[in-house]
Amino acid sequence: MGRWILHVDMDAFFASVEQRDHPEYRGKPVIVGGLGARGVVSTASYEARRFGVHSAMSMHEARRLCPQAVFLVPDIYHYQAVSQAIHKIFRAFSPLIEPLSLDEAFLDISGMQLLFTSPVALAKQLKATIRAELNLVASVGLAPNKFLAKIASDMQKPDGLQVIEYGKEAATISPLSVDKIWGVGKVTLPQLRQLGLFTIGDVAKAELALLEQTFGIFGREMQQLARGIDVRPVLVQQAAQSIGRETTFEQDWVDEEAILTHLFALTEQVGWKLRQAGLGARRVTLKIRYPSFETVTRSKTLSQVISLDDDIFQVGQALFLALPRREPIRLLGISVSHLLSTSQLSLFEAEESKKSKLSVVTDELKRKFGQKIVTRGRLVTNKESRHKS
Ligand code: TTP
Ligand code: MG
Repeated sequence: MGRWILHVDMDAFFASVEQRDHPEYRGKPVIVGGLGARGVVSTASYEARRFGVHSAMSMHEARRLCPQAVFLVPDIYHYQAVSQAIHKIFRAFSPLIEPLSLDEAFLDISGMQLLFTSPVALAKQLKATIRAELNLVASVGLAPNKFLAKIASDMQKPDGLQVIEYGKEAATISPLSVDKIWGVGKVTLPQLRQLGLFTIGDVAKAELALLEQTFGIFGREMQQLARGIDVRPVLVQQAAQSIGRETTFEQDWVDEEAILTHLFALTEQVGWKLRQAGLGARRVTLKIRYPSFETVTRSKTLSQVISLDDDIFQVGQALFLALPRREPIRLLGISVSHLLSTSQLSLFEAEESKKSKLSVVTDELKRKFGQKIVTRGRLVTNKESRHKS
């Protein structure tokens, strides 16, 4: 028997948890998201979806479409706890798990046929266990690879169980829209349409040279996926517990302004890594080592999740300034922990603030030109002012 990959994705996750915990919301349209002026829908129960409400829609629009809904602010820490319980159930079905988000994961179940009569039997039991233990409903896709499993779990939502059999890979997905292909988004979709390619089947049959000419190396990948071929393994990553950077100085540093400037530089690297991982943090830790080698750490746990350089720096700076002693230091470090995926957070409120836009722009430049290229005002001005003084 070949490889079998299972993709599991909870139905209307945030809304279903709310309906489970508040029986009075059951059977009613429930809309979870930011309720402020710029609020955005995180998710909607299936009752609300019938009115056209969906994730990422403005709350304003959602209220217009379905004024009678129950509107709720997300309780992300609660959903995170529920997510941990779900992931614990996954571990009873396979040791090879790749978590994708709070409500979604890949399981490589290829080796599990000794414990379960068939992949489908395993999938049924996984769904039944989630329902029995957590009173929640999951949709499952089963297929020879990750790409197909993810497509499959979406095909029969809610409460779906869809199998894509060996030999039927390309035929099953060929009628679907090209935007189901991983990596096809706002930029590539119009390009594909321009080429007259609308379905996955169109891409599977297209001239490879044409795809490569338009999309470079991604053209080939796109066609492989369209033909149902995906060799990527399920990656069992140990999720990062913290992200940090530190510097040991050649000489002990005394100048407070210079130390804070360096702290900002370290913070920029930490913030960059954090955002690249799609994470936000709720705890910031400052680490200092004195010439005596005595090491102290100071931490602050926050009530909100942060990911922007300035926000992390402000906490780090406050921790530094609150240190009881002003002494030369040998080592300076900053780290963030209590990490949370921001894909589930960033849409609560449309990210409007200037600094968050700036962060998006600088991250984009860093991605293009390498991390060193973009240095923010504070570093440049401080270096200049130090030269002057
Ligand atoms: P999804 O699995 O994409 O959506 P869902 O579980 O609500 O519904 P479905 O039945 O279609 O799977 O996302 C999981 C959770 O992540 C969702 O409940 C809320 C959150 N989320 C956001 O906060 N913003 C978003 O734009 C999306 C797509 C999800
Ligand atoms: Mg889901």
